[in-house]
Amino acid sequence: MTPTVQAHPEDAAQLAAFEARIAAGEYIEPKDWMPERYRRQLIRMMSQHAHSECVGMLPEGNWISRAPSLRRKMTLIAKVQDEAGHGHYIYCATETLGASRDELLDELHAGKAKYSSIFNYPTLNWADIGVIGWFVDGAAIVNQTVLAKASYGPYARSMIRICKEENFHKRQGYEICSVMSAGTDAQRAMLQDAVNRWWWPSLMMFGPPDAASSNSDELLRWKVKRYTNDELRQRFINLTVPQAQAINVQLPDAALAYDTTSGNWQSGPIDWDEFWAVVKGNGPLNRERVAARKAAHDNGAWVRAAAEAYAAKQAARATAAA
Ligand code: BYC
Repeated sequence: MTPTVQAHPEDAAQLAAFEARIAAGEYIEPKDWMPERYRRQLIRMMSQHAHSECVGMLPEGNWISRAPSLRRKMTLIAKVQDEAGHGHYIYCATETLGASRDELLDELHAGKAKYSSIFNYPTLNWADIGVIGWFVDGAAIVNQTVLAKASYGPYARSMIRICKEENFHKRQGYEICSVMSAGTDAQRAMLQDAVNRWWWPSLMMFGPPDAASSNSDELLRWKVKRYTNDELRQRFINLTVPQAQAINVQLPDAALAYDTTSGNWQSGPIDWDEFWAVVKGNGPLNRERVAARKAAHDNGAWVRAAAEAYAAKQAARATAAA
């Protein structure tokens, strides 16, 4: 149950001014007054987003050593590196709300923090890398282009560069798919298999249906979200169906049909039991993903220690020279 903001009497004027700024379409900046509930909602959503970017490196990173050519390897390395950068931008933006990165990472490593359900599925063959770029980055673009207009300035601004990079990611993924679709029977079969496995989890990235979305009302009112989960999911489906047709790939939904009245491609039912199982930690790879992130963090301890020692040395030199 989402608690509502209980304004203290002395905060009523500030709350009214805040709501008026949101209504006027102004950005809220770190030093501006904001309701505690707005701050907490942003920390929740932004930290989950940052974690998703970092955990999202794992399924694809797994294929760097097995990319089928040097060009594919270089592109995949660049993409995975970009995702690390996205995580860093969003952790930095979350820090402006008073949440320390260490605290957020501790929650991730303890298995308490959420991150996007999609990254708990395995990457079984090379076509998965193409389909992740096409579907997962494609879904991320639909979601994040709108978040670039979120009412919290640092979050919105972090989305601008991220969306540019996601566009490159999506194109490289779709290009892998289009090359495979024009390839041998075995390549076409690999591609179709990957599409069959990733389609439904990609639709789940947009979150539960609106009726089950506990945070949406508040986030829409505060213009953090601009569209509902179902609206963005529909937009993604409408964009993706013609792309699948263009490369002769079947989306695994027998009920998928174009509705002339609404102009939407209507999909069959989504398995929300599967979604909630994955969100609650029981997806195919939840435990492995958290363990891999924790191991990466632990193995990087010496790098952080060296960076801190170097910064301290530089600071001491600067003080001595002053
Ligand atoms: N997975 O009230 P709702 C990328 C949770 S990475 C897990 O609708 P909200 C990439 C939700 O947190 C980019 N949990 O929530 C990286 C909430 O639980 P709590 C990923 C989910 O916040 C590497 C509960 O369910 N994108 O592109 O209003 C390689 C009820 O949901 C999910 C982002 O992170 C889910 N899919 O809306 C390649 C986008 N969905 O916290 C690519 C930023 C829902 O109340 N986030 N839950 O316990 C958002 O836009 C929104 O947070 C969501 C959910 C639409 C995801």
